[in-house]
Amino acid sequence: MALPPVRSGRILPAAEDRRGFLKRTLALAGGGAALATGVANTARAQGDPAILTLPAHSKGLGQPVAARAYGLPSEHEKNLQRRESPGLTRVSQASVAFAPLQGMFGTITPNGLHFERHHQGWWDIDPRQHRLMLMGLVRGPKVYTMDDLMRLPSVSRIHFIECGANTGMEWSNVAVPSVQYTHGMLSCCEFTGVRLSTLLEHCGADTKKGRYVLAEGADGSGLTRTIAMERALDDVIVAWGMNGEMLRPENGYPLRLVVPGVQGVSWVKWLRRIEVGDQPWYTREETLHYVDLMPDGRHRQFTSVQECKSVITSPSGGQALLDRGHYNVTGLAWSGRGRIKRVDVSFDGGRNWQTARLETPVLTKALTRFNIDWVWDGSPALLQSRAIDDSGYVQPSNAQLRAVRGARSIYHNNSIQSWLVAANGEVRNVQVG
Ligand SMILES: Nc1nc2c(c(=O)[nH]1)N[C@H]1C(S)=C(S)[C@@H](COP(=O)(O)O)O[C@H]1N2
Ligand SMILES: [Mo]
Repeated sequence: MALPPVRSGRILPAAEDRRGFLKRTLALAGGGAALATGVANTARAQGDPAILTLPAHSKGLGQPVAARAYGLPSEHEKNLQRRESPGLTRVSQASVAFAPLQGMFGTITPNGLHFERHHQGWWDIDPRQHRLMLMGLVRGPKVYTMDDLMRLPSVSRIHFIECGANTGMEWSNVAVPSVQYTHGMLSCCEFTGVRLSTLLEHCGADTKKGRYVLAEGADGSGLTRTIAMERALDDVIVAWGMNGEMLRPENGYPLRLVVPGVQGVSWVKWLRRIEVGDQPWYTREETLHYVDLMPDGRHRQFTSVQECKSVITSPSGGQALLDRGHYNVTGLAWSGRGRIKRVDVSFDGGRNWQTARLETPVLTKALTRFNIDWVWDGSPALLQSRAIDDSGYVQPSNAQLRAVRGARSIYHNNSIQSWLVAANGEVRNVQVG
């Protein structure tokens, strides 16, 4: 579409990100010769001292390489951070840090911004001491070193990981202000490792009698989850690589399970044991936690697939639109069942829907970025996105989800998110039917 003849909208970031924004505005304006021709066409830029005077960095010598042997983001981007929501858990080791979705582009999560969820704290384990044991209903139990594993045939796949408790604070009312806290237990990376099916074959697993596998982590939380053999043989990866380098310690270094489409708790970090068995283990993490309290008072267990979901990441709660005019409304969509087929966006609380552009490639069980043009006329607007996956499943509204699930759950909230843009441009988290 041709852009409308209005000034481009500017978005003021959420308060906690603001300092970086102000500095960034200055930095961008001082872009030098390359920008000189392109920028002079807006009324605002004409007469702007930042474009009329040559800055020091256009006249002097820059820095040599290797100031930092391992690169870091610009000083001006310091406010784009993982953040903790205060008071979530009783001990600091049982912690969550949320990814700043409002400030991220595309679909790949930079390793330093991947969300974190630890049941009992993280460790930086020496890979030379780390072992993975395969046992149970197998012909030959095996203990692998990292070197053993990395000699096996490997694959690299892009997948999202979402904690089952993502959006879990929002079941009955608005609880948190920004997309970082409503949806930030979500990340998407290229993972590299050996397929679990390769290891099961290597050990001669009995995949008929052995209908399940158990995955166990090496941290003190005793984190264990049952995974159906059908899934274990399909696309599960025993991974050491994340976005081209070894996993970060907080994400399971040196080894974690990647269980595409399934909630984060099954992505066991610091993976040390896989057992093949003939029935589910009914561990604490699948009987007491990660269960869904249904309206009839019973708990639903073994909900594992993360159903189709989407969210507008910008503009989003805590940000503010500074002008009327054109905006690129952008967000993320994903489904634990496959590919995203379509994302619709509404600017009037679900009365009218327009189909957004999906950025390619659209991968299975991975984040998909959507964009849509919007001209804000300065009146209040209610922004929503609704994703549909290739199984035909449509992301439910709040009311639709609650009709089935009630409002007393914690986990597996995939309902439509609403952001209210007030006449003064401020964006707020709100709940509507
Ligand atoms: N060993 C172990 N694995 C674990 C956890 C843990 O505490 N210990 N947390 C689980 C939970 S609940 C989630 S959501 C994901 C979080 O992965 P991340 O910290 O890499 O984002 O790891 C899972 N794997
Ligand atoms: Mo989780």
